[in-house]
Amino acid sequence: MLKFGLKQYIPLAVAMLSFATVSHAATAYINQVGYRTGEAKEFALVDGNGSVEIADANGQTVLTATPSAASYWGPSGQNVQLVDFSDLKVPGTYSIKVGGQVLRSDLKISDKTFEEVAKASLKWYYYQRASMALDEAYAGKWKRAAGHTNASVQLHSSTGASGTINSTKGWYDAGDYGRYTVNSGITTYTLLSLYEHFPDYFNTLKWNIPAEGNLPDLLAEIKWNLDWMLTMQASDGGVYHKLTSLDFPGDVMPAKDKAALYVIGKSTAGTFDFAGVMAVAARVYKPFDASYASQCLEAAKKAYAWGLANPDRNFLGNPEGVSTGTYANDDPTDEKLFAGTELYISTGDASYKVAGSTEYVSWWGGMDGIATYGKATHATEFGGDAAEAKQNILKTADMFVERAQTGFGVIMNEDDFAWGSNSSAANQGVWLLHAYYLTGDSKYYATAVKAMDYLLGKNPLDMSFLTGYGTKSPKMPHHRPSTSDGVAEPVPGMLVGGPQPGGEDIGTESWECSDYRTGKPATSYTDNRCSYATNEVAINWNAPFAYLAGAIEALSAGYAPKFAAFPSTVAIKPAVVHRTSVKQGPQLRFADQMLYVEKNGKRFNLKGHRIK
Ligand code: 9MR
Repeated sequence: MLKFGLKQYIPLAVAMLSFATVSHAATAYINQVGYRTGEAKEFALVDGNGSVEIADANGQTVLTATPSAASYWGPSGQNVQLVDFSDLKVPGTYSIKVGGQVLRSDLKISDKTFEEVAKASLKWYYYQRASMALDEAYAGKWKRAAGHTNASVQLHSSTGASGTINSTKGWYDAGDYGRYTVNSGITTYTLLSLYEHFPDYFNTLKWNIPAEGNLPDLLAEIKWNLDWMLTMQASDGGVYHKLTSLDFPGDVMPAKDKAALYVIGKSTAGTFDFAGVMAVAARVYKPFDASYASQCLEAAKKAYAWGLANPDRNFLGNPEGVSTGTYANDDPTDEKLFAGTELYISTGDASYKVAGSTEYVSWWGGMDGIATYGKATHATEFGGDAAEAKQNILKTADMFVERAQTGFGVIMNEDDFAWGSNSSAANQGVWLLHAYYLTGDSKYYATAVKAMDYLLGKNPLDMSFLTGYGTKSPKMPHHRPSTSDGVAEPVPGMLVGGPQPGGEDIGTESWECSDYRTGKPATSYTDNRCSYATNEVAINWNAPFAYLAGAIEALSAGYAPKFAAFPSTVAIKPAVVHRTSVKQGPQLRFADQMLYVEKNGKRFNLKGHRIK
């Protein structure tokens, strides 16, 4: 005899059913912006079971793939299978099926896949411009009035000087309206190097911004910030640390932030950063504006001399009464290495040479990785130092390639999930591209693309971290204009900081977040305005993303990276020549994920052997 009626079994049956759904529903994590037609393609699968089918827009299965064995990825605590679908080479939009069930229908294959995100991430710098109104013709619905137009700025006592200086222009650092020399350093270098490596590609690429004179868009944008940086140099050559209000502004548009601005601090790290950036700018702007280029070079030399004479003027924290970002630094030796390296490349003067390189990827407080790029890409000039720099780059790049073979198929490990983790992912991709430039080995290129895949959706949060792009992207970034402009969508093209478990923004104040941490670094994130520790945006985070997207596009369009040589040995050619109209000797080219030399219409590999 039945002890219970049927009704009593219903909750149990529902619970069993939902358990079945939870444990067996597979999820596919993809690059939501897309994959390149002729290249390697991979997505991640969690809770999959058996083979995967990819179907075209008509529902026809076009590829059946066998996922890899599952492996554990520590940062998210998941067992993950990787699905290689490189064999699918027809542009289009596809769906992914497991066991006949459609998991998602937004899988895209295209050519020029990252051109739009490259342009958008570069255009974001225009949206960050201080002291200028954004016209509708360029900014669309994100048009706004000019902010911070008052040129005369008070020197804070922490500068060791008094009075005022004239300072306008520059990019707002992040979600706040501060302008900081140190963070401008790595950002501006990264964007300058993108141009310097691919000048022919960027001479014609445009993204609808007001461009000064005949400058390509990329150089016009960078100049807006260089002009501001130049205002931050004191007459003795030293460079002020930052230009901000005393406290972070409220949630207002730039034009409504009327708090008095101050020039605060003067630092060795900021001064060396400035010197390195100006040394690169001198090379890059020379073909367009020789007098601006020599102004930059003189500023660089003067800053470097001040840095040598003031080796420990470190900005260790805010002076009393100031609470804006610190970009504190107690060891400016890596900034000196960067500055000396770039000054040596620009001048050929051996007194600028500084020994050393590193195997660590750069961030705003560690510029030796960037000096390592400079040395490794100038083998003739740096000799044994260049060889060591190259070894450092390859050692780390090999480790990255290895890490991306399992788990989520991403490079990052648990330690990489710090404040601005997405910039670590992007900078790792940039590092891999340098390994690729130095060897022509396509495994480095393919792994750099995996960094893009991670940032654009192949991650355990299943989201594209670039505002406005991908199926699911941040809607509530910590970015004052996006919060206060009355436009529903955030300003496009911004890479948010990304997941990390620090929880610095968690608290009980009205402006703080409630706890969003999951116990796992790669999923500790909240798409909420409160979250300055995971959902802010910043110029130094967008820059490596823009480099990665822009360089991948340039390489895939057939442009090989160029590295400026000594001005004494090779004159910088007056530029703006498209590659199709260039007639010259052997040319380094890139196609089918391979670097080769083209000479008289014939192709040779990097060892000089003829290839088809
Ligand atoms: O990017 C910076 C990060 O590495 C630091 O941990 C954090 C706290 O000091 O500050 C970040 O930089 C912020 C800066 O101080 C002010 N503008 C916003 C920046 C991004 O959050």
